[in-house]
Amino acid sequence: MNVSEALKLYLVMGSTNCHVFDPEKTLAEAIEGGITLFQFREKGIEALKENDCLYLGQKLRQLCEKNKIPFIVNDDIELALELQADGVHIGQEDGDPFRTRKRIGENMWMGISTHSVEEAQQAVKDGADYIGVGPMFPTKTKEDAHQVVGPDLIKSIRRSGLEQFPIVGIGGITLDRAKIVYEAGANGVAVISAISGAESPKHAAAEFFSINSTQI
Ligand code: TZP
Ligand code: MG
Repeated sequence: MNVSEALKLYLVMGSTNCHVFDPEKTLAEAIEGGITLFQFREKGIEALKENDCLYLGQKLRQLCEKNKIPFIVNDDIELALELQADGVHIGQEDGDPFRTRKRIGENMWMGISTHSVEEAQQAVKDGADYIGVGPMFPTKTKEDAHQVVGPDLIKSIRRSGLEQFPIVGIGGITLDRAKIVYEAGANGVAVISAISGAESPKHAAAEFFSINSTQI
């Protein structure tokens, strides 16, 4: 699967985002519903540490492997390598992309979070395989979230010469708002709460998936 295709419906999640079901069931349901990419993002004061984090990562990694869903790890390059992840996702404050690339090699994907046209251009120069752009809308899920940039930033990034580059929108994306993100030119939407906090993650994922496939 190429990166652009994988970005279509990107579930980002860790144990602290799962209030309805445990992380394994949440991910299993979301996979049934049609997610195309998964990021293990274990964040917050209640986040699992060390072996507990590794153990959960292994279980989620296996689920993805079994279902042929590419598996990305947020921030932690060593964990990504240990879990034999398909990629790693880093933010603007998560260290030098060149060092990350050196450590992960050419075969693993590197995603970079961006919040402006300049950061997007830089991320491409730094060897990103895809960029995350956000927050698209207000979100309570990330405490230190950047100010809202809105879907228009995706349009500006596209116009800046990155017509074909793989882009995913993130932040506050709900079923009602997903269409605006796709229409702005994103290859996909990255979602935490709208799937992992849903009464039926499977149903929520399936609904996102159908918006995607009818809009593109
Ligand atoms: N990065 C920018 S916003 C965000 C991240 C990880 C949180 C997205 O969560 P939600 O629940 O989909 O708004
Ligand atoms: Mg980070």
